[in-house]
Amino acid sequence: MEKIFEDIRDAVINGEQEDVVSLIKGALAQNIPLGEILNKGLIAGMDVVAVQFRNAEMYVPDVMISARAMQAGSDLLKPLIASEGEITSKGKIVIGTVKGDLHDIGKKLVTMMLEGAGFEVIDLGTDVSSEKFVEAFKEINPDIIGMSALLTTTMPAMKEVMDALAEHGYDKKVKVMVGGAVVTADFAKDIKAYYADDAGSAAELAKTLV
Ligand code: B1M
Repeated sequence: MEKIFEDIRDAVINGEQEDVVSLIKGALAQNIPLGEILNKGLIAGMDVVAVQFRNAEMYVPDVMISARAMQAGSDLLKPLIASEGEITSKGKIVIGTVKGDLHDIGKKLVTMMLEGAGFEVIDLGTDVSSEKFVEAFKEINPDIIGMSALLTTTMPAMKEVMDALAEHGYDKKVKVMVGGAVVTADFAKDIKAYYADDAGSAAELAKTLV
C-alpha cells in the first residue's frame, strides 16, 4: 500500500496533474482511507515541494504546477471527505487568507477537514481585508472565524482583523482560529486567537470551540 502513497507524492512533486487524479482514483478503488490518501500522498508531496522551494531547488512556476496537481487531487477527495462528515451542521465557519497573502493550499485543506467534521464553511478566498472579515461576520454570524497566513509580512493582518472585530464588540461573539506555516501558538495567544498546527487539528479544535 505504501507504493501508492509514494506514487501520489511523486506525482504532486513533479506536477503531474493527470497522474495524481488517476492514482487517487486507483487508491479509492482499493478503499484506502481518505485521510491516508490526503496525508501520506498529497500533503507529503507538498511538504517536499516546500523544502525544495526553501532550498531554491524548485522555483515559483514549478511550485505552482505542483500546487495545481495537489488541487486536482484535493478536488477529487473533497466531496468524499464532506460526505463522510456529519449530516447536520456543527456550526458555521468563515475562513480566509489574510490581506496581502495569496497562499491558499493549506486553507483549502483546512476547509476540507472542517467540512468533513460537519461544519458549514464559507470561504472568503485570499487577500481578505479586515473590513471583509467584519462584513462577513455581520452577514453570516458564524460561530468561528478562521484566518490563514503564510508570510511573516502578513501575520500583522491577523491582528488587524482582531482589532476590527473588537472595535465593534464582535470579539465577544465569535471565536477566532488562526494557522499557517509562519503562525505560532505564541503569536495566536498574543492576539487572543486559538491556534491549530494543521488541518486535522483545526477540525478537532473547531469541535471544541462550538
Ligand atoms: Co510562497 N512562500 N510565496 N508561494 N510558498 C512560502 C510560504 C515561504 C515559506 C517559502 C520560502 O521562502 N521558504 C515564503 C514565506 C517566507 C516568510 O514570510 N517567512 C514564501 C514567499 C516568500 C512567497 C512569495 C513572496 C515569493 C515571491 O513572489 N518572491 C510569494 C508571495 C505571494 C503572496 O502571497 N502575496 C509566494 C508565492 C507562492 C506561490 C504562488 C508560488 C505558491 C502559492 C500557491 C497557492 O497557495 N495557491 C507558494 C507556495 C506553494 C509556497 C510553499 C512552497 C508551500 C506552501 C504550501 O502550500 N504548503 C511555502 C513554503 C513553506 O510553507 N515551507 C511558501 C502546503 C500546505 C498544505 O501547508 O499552507 O502551511 P500550509 O498549511 C498547513 C498548516 O500551516 C495549517 O494547515 C495546513 C494543512 O496541514 N494551516 C492552518 C494553514 N492555514 C490554517 C488555518 C487554520 C489552521 C491551520 O485555522 C484557520
